[in-house]
Amino acid sequence: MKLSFKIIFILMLCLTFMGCGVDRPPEDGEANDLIVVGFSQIGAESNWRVANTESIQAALSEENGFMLILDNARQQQENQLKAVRTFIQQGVDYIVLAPIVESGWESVLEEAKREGIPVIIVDRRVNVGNQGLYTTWVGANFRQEAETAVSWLEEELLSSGREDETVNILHVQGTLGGTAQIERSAGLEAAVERHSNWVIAAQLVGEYTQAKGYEVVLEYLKQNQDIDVLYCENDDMAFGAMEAMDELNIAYGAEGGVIVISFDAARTALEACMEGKINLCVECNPLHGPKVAELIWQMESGVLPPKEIFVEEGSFTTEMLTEEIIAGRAY
Ligand code: GZL
Repeated sequence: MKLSFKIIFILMLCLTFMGCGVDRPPEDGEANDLIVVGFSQIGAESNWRVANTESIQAALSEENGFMLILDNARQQQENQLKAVRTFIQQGVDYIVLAPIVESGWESVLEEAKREGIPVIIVDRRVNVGNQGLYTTWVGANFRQEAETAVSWLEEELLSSGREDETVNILHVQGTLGGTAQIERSAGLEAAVERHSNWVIAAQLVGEYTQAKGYEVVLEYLKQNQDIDVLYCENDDMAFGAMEAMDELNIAYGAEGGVIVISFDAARTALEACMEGKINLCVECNPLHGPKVAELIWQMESGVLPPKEIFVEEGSFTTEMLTEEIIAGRAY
């Protein structure tokens, strides 16, 4: 009979620490067997993603009562599907999944459900017919992020007397089909529908990386520089776009030229915003770890968590940022 990883692991632990229990975090010096969690992470494509991974690693640590098995899918959904199936075979206690795109998860989540392994979705969402295939979702309100960006742009144009001018927007999108891209794009596209003088000059896919952002923006700007706003769906692509504009001597930022809007608000972007290189940073909070750990302890004690849990987030402009604010940021 094939003993799953979990059974072997717990047997080893229980032989070592008799009288194990997992209904609460271990007190100092008290030994419990660890809760085994398989985490399928998209990759390490951005500062945001690295911060997200670190947050989950710190929260689901051994001293906090967990054994975390982290898989980096290197931006490939098939790697995530393989990782989740491996977790199921290992008989982990919980699966945490950060899905790269919303589609394609039905069968693997059904397999996890059949084995009685709860699945927690973090960050982007899954699009499944049966919401019972996962226990809960933790993440950001991406559409609200877009509304925050658009509202700020409306105010910025109004205060500079440009509310009736044609506004050409270069839209740099993240990985197509992921919730952050879907909803940050939808917010901008809805605003363009409302403003007859706003024009999306082009939509370029930057895959959330600085390298790809630089590549696609440089290629576009070599052909067309009639751009008033750069709407980048994450900081890393914004940095790539800024590299491209520097190379072509295109002015941008708070002192004039192209208005730069970016999402995530990682520390490096906030520093660029304070220097006036980025006009608006819309925060997307990656610190999901503590909420995930809390959820698991709740479930260990029989409490079913809410179906969705939003993280807190805000936005930052050049005028409001100081060294102190940035030094106090967690990521
Ligand atoms: C947003 C997240 C996005 C970030 C990017 O929650 O899915 O993926 O905005 C990251 O930086 O790559």
